[in-house]
Amino acid sequence: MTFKFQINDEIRFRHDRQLLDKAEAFRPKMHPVVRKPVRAVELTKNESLLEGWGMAEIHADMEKMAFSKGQSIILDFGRHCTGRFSMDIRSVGSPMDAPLYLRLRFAEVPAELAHESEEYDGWLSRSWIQEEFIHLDVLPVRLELPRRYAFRYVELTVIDTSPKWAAVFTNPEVLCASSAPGNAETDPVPEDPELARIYEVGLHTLQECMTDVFEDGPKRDRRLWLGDLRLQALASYASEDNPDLVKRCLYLFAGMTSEEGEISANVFTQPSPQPDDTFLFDYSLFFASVLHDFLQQHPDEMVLEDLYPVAKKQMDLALQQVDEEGRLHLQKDRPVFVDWSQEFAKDTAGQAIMIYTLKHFIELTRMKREDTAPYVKQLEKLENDARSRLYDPEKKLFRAGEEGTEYNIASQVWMVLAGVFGQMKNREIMTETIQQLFPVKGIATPYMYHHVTEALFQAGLKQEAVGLMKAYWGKMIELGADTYWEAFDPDQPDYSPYGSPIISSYCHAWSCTPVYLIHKYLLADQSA
Ligand code: RAM
Repeated sequence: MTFKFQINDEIRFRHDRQLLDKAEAFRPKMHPVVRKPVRAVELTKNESLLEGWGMAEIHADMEKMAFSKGQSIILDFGRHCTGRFSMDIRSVGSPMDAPLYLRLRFAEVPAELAHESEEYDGWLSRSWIQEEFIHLDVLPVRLELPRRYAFRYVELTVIDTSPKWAAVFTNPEVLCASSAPGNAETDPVPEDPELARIYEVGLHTLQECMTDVFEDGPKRDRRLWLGDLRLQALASYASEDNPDLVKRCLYLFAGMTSEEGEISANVFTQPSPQPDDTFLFDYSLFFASVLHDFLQQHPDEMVLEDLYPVAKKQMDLALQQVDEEGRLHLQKDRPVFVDWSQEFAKDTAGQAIMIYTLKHFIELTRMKREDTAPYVKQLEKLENDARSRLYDPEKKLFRAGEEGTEYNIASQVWMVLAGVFGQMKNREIMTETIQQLFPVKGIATPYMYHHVTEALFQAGLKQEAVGLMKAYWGKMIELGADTYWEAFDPDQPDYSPYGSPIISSYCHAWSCTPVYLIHKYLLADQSA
């Protein structure tokens, strides 16, 4: 289950100054908060938690302690924080006859502190590991770390002082800043306490990922991905609504397309906006969906005017891959993502996503009062092909793969979300999916679980959707989650796509969606 790096450094990108200036103008206001540790803890074995590690409180007044060679302490900030860490350090005893050599480790979950960075040998850069080794020649000092960290726990270890003196640490704090407006508090929460907790953790995940853009994960990758943006934006409309932040993200993508007009899968914003040379077929198309969803929430003529042509370009490029019969032909250099797993055929899900986004695009075309006819014609072809070639009336499921002999969950889910059939048939497809293809196996992304859950809701299988939400997001909570994780396979809870939790992101945008799902499919009912 790996994600392949794409290197397309020959591609040239345009920087549209007008669009990028607007992205800059929509830069959100940050809301700074200073947080302090709530207790000192130690790593303890706890089989019921992730990787069998938890934290237990210890009675230690750090400010009165002096740390010598080899001594350490773990501070618990009581919640996930994203920000800059600082503390005062002074020496006690004889004069400081050697530098202080200090190690700091930051962890989102206890299990991270059970691993040593030297052990890590995964495919993602070890530079993501939240660990610092620092020499301080002169004390006292206020240590202000330049990097931003995402963590709940900080471990301080004195690697060495000298036998003549010891170090004292005081006033540790983290300066956090989020662009979440904090307007979700007054929202109704679900009555079911389990769902209320699932909602709360989702909200916290979303808030922590709302910074200068909608980041995918404040620990890693710390950038704006289009696929994550789509889900974050939906969750934000239901809770921490910040329209300017969505606009900023849309303008960033629109302002930096390839010379052919294609939107990349993710962008960086530091030191200045720059697109990544990675392209995903579905992510580029989702630009139209994000724009559509945004305008539904916040009608805005200027945004439609500025961004419609960019959405149109993505659609026109993608439609070149659809043949006369309405069959989508995916290209190797523009893979369709759908999920990290490479174990299932993604062609049918890809065609469904094409239909899903094309419907949004036709809506946009209508809003723009332009001719929808050519797109409606393409849509008919794509849907006819899906209904005749891809749907198997005997199995009551959609086929996938070159031979058309594979039946996988993603194909059913995306065809249901795309609304290729009506409500009755959708219900039948998802009922068959449960009977023939459940339990979900080999899927480790909350991103795919989100789509499975939403398809169940869409098909009217509310109880099953809630059951899956509890079994998946609820299980993360059971394992100790304060925020939801980038990857989680309930069959192998300790699974990390990178071979070690020190690289995994435990606060990841695409997993925040219970906020949206609960709002859309459950709270509306509750208040009715
Ligand atoms: C990973 C990140 C990101 C996701 C991409 C496709 O690198 O987790 O959130 O959108 O994969």
